[in-house]
Amino acid sequence: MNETTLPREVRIGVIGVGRMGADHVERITRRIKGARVSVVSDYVRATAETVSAGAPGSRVVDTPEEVITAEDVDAVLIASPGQFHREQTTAAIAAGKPVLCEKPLAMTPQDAYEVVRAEAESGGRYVSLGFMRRFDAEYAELKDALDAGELGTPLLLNCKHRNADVPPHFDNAMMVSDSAVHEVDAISYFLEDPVVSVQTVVPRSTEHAHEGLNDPLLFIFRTASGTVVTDELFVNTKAGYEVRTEIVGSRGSATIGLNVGRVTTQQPGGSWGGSVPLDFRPRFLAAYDAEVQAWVDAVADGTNIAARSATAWDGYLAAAVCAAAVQSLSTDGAVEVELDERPR
Ligand code: ISE
Repeated sequence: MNETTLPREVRIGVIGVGRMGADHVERITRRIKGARVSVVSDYVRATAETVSAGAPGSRVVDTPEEVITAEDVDAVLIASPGQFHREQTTAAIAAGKPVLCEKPLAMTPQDAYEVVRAEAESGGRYVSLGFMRRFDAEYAELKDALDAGELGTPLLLNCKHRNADVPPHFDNAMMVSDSAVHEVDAISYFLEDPVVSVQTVVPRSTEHAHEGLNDPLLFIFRTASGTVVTDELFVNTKAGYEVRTEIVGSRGSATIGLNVGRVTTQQPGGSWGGSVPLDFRPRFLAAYDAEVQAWVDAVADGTNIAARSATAWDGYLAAAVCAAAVQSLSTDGAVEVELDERPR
């Protein structure tokens, strides 16, 4: 997009308006500057019509292809189920339209790599991936402290990811691909150091875990430089949504996610009087807003991908690490992560 074709207002086509997609339509309509929703589609047409009714000036079409190729769509937001992401993202690249795709980029590392390759071959930059935590203010603060050397060398990254509950179809593999994938991307974001192996530790399960689900699970990742990352996943706490991240560095430790801002400690101790939201939407509302606003701004200025955003390559890294993590669910010891070369 050059100066002469810059839209005054970015017209966004949204594919999939279930929970997440409907949230995005609402945020674009009410809070995002410089954009509006122009076209909407959903597998269930009635859902698309209800959501479109809340976005003045938008219209409903039947298929994702119609959204992507619509004349009145400058950029595409994909919030359909994960198994459609590869095809829809690739179609947006082929149409030359910037796309913000909710995670995951694809269901397998091979498919994610195809998207990376399609974008590389197009010669353009189109794909932003919706890892919204990168736009969270506490995440940014922790990242800045680490990059400024305040914590010294990162030795350990300790993550906790707890949900009040999950739907009945949630299985151990989804603990990885739907939930732990956020910490997998957090490793890329904070440490910029590739994960080389992952191991799963299975504690006894809560009585609230449904048949076939081991809950909680503990994942242990190791990066190329030797930082170890622990990730506790507990998705049936019946309490609320807790995402905590602690970096233990050679010169200090800092924790975020306590609802009191960043807590930096050199010694044990201290007290906490925060509260716990019910699910991820209130916790990361501001991060989602910041993510979508940064994307719209990047589309409007022709750079297409915001500086802080996860890219298709980050989506591929996450898919490769998650594949190893899924394999580690049924393997004793650590599983190595296999990575292809990044296309030029
Ligand atoms: C969900 O899909 C999300 O992306 C949430 O951030 C995560 O906390 C939850 O576990 C996932 O199921």
